[in-house]
Amino acid sequence: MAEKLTICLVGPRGGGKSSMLAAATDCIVQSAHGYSPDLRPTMQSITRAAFHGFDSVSAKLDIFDGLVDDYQKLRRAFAEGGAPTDARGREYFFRLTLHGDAPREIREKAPCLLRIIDAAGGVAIPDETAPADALTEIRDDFATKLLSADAIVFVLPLVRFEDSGWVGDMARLFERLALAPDQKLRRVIVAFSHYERLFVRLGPSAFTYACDPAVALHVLRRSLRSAPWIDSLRALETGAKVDIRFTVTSAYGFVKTFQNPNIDPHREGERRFRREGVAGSRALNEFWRPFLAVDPILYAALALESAFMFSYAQIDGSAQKPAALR
Ligand SMILES: Nc1nc2c(ncn2[C@@H]2O[C@H](COP(=O)(O)OP(=O)(O)OP(=O)(O)O)[C@@H](O)[C@H]2O)c(=O)[nH]1
Ligand SMILES: [Mg+2]
Repeated sequence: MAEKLTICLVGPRGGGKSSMLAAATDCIVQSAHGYSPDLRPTMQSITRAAFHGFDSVSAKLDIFDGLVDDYQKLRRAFAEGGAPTDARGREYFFRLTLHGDAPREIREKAPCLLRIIDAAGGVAIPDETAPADALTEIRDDFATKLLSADAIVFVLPLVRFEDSGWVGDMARLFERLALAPDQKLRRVIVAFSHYERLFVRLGPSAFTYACDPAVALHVLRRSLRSAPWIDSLRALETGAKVDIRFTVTSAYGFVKTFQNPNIDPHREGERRFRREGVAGSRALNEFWRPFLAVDPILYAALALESAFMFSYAQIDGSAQKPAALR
């Protein structure tokens, strides 16, 4: 039977969790990830019942809400500009398969079934100074999910950390995770989102620079230097034996042919780039809309290293990073 894994997406409001997940399957289709194209992964959205087993309570729930594919709804919402996730968060289910070459220990882990919990930013990183309110029940529920996670992906916008109110909450969250007695957490990925925004001034060279893992490593080192939660996260690695990786990601990606960042994909003007005579959804192929949007999920599920996935040792400079994106 295929292994089942729970992955939690956590991060501040508007960090890009839902967008990253919405872009993940396109990222696979367009091979816009940091893995070898020979890996040939597929990530197919499945129902809650298919994940839990068809004879379960979830199968009955599916009768009510399974008719419309929730993941397609998420993708549609993203294509229309996105919306904040409601406080209860959402769950999506996938089957992850590898069709190509992969090291044996990775091949043995696939196919696997994924339950991806997309939390609302306000719940995931709560403001602890606020008085206890109606959100308590929702937060309890979220804490339970967090402790049931095999992997957690933190999605953080590339901003100056000292300016953000939620950094203290991040440190507290890591400390609690390190202390939690029965958690099954194995992997934590910190993904810095909105990566394409760094390259707006580089015009047509933007994509070339973005494809260089050395640039990503430099950006990560610079961002992490000023991150006050970095020590509590390191404690999670040494204390709770959790594998920690850092990476960058962009749900918007880059414009094909022109190679510049896809700054505002929701504007009408996007149509200008459509090829003559190509109608409908194929127009999406004109864009590298996502860039590395699936990498945090592939690492979370399979512990699969990519050219853009960096360990503490690599960030510290004590270990080398292999080949660039092919
Ligand atoms: N430039 C740029 N904007 C992005 C990117 N990803 C998301 N956004 C925008 O950032 C905003 C927030 O994105 P969401 O995906 O809704 O963020 P979230 O983390 O799910 O937020 P909550 O659900 O409120 O916790 C939206 O307006 C997105 O369109 C990206 O890669 N680049
Ligand atoms: Mg969201």
